Amino acid sequence: ALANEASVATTQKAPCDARFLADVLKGLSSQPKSLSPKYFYDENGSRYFDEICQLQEYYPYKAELALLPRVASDVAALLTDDYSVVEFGAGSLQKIQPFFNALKGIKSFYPIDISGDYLRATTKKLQAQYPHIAMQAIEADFTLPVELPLTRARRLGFFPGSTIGNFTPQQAKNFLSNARATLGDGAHLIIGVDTKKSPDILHRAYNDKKGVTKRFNLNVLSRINRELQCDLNISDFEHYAFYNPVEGCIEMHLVSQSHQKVSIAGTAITFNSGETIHTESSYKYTPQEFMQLAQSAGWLVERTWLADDAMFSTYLLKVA
Ligand code: AVJ
Repeated sequence: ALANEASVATTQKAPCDARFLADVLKGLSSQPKSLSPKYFYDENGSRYFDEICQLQEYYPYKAELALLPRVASDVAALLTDDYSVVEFGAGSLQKIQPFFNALKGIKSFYPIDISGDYLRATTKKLQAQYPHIAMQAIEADFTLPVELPLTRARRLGFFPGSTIGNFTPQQAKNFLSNARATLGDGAHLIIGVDTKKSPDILHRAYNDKKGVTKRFNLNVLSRINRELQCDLNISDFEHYAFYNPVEGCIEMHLVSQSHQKVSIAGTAITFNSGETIHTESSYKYTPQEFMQLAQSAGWLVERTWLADDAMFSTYLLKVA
């Protein structure tokens, strides 16, 4: 355990810009070029994502939000013990509130997010609304094992938004196994997962008419230019998002329309005309597929909730 804590300490403590630079150099030197979707969420990117959530074409946010009150009241009937809630990738802290209102046994709340300042501000606001729940913001990368404060209460994980869809199925299994270790024996996990559906509906959700998703996607290049003193010619990149029915995921790409060469911290990076940067995958699961994935990672599926027309799904998992 000590070794693990030490490793967590080092990986989690590297200054964000050093890790950002290393990840960007590695991703833009790989074949095909890629960037991690976690880097979408600088201040501008988080604002674009909030705009995406309000788009007519982008169903996941509204479908999940419509489901949560029903999930919260059903979970309140099932989970009648004391709980310490851990939210992975917490961000706006809006979706946890129906559970704070429905479950009487929630004693503490540990939201985990990579954007520390934003998380501390939102946690402070939430603490004022729920003074009886002890809250502590944890600035960390939840895709790595996270040290949590010790607690006597059982742990209840919360992982909404189908963010698990940003992992490949193998990475999702690893995350679920890590979450099982982080949350410990007797833990539960409430998780939101986008469902497989008509490719046309999926396509339109990532190619909105207003072009917000395009700006969200291109924004990661602006972040690279700004934070890494680089001069990528952003207007030469095209947003390209499509549903890959073999993989069962939306792929988002930024395709260079010209041959261009840039230097990032002294490393030369070349883009051939037509060359892509893969910026995100969003995997979609049928309930059967997700149950199989959860079971393969050591979880039992205790309950499943489906939104209207199976547009979205939420699961209550229990450590097997
Ligand atoms: C927040 C990762 C669930 O994959 O649908 C929205 C991010 N990307 N539009 C998703 C996103 C393009 C979103 N997740």
